[in-house]
Amino acid sequence: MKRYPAFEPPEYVAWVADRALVDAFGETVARDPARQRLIAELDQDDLLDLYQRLLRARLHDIALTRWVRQGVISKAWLGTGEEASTVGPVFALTPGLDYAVPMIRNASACCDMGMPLADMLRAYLASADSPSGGRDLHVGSVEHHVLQPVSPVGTMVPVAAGVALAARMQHREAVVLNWIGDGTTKAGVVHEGLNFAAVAKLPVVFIIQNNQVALGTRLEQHHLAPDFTDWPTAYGMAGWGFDGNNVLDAYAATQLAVDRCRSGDGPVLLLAETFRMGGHATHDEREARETFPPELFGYWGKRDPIGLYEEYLKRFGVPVTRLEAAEDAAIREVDLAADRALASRAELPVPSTALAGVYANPVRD
Ligand SMILES: Cc1ncc(C[n+]2csc(CCOP(=O)(O)OP(=O)(O)O)c2C)c(N)n1
Ligand SMILES: [Mg+2]
Repeated sequence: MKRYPAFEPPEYVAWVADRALVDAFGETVARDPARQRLIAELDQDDLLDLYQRLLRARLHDIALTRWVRQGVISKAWLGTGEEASTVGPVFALTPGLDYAVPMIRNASACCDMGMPLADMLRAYLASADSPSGGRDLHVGSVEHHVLQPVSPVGTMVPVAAGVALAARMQHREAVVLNWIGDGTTKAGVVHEGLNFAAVAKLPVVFIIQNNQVALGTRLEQHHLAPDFTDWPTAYGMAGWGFDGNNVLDAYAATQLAVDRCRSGDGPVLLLAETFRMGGHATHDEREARETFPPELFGYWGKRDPIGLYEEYLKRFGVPVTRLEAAEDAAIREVDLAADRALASRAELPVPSTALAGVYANPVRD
């Protein structure tokens, strides 16, 4: 895969595969028989689809970073280094039936659920034709079953439970997938949502996406235990972990959870270990580098989820020409989406539409 020295974390720029880590990637895929079976059912097109989705997520972040540097926008929230924790789980959903409830770090769930990439980028430009009509840079699309995050973190957890409850009451077999950041687990409303989903046995797959940090607060500053393994038991839910930098493990662990939900056995709480390879957003890259020792960035940098997956696919026998074609397609899609979004930049929202969609009966003058 191409690297972009001006925009990527320094650890990715001259990235070389560590053989032992590619071995470990394969060992993780083979560790659990149930997961291994699901992964074995994926054909080469599926494997390449996952690869292309990962690249699209990375390129989406690079496009935003480029806009920041060019002064098109003032800042952007990125999911760099955490792409597998979004792409793998969404792959386990059934389009048109299931729902994704992302947090800002999971923006690529939107395009993976079918939302046009140009609309995602338009949200940052606040153009009149952006998904929220220029109101908000959080992105979602009810039409594509992906909910727009609400800014106060944690508030989407009970919403996810509510969507699942509504689906059950309407006799739809939908499963809801919701990510919760490690820091967000400390918001009270998360407890309410998890507990309600558990007691009501709702079909929700929750993923605690532990990227070791919340804004500038390291995990050990807000969480006493080393990880979250005791949380599913605490809520009376089924739960298991996955490698947040291994897209196949992420997919299979989530697919097992989705299947369990679909059969009516209640929610599942998944635990993903990963790392934020930069700042909370583009404005605090330097602070992020001061928050953790460089060795930790080095440790996770070697575990680039896209680089490792690419090496795994090569070993697996996927032809390099097919990998390159997938990459070219991802590049074209993101470039085209960025051009389309920029073309609507001049279309500013009209003030008279400000209350549309806010109140059921807006006051009119
Ligand atoms: C209730 C609330 N408090 C604070 C914030 C500001 N804020 C936005 S994201 C964030 C960090 C969230 O950390 P985490 O849940 O670990 O997700 P990550 O950013 O690491 O993906 C904070 C504190 C907010 N949006 N909502
Ligand atoms: Mg976090």
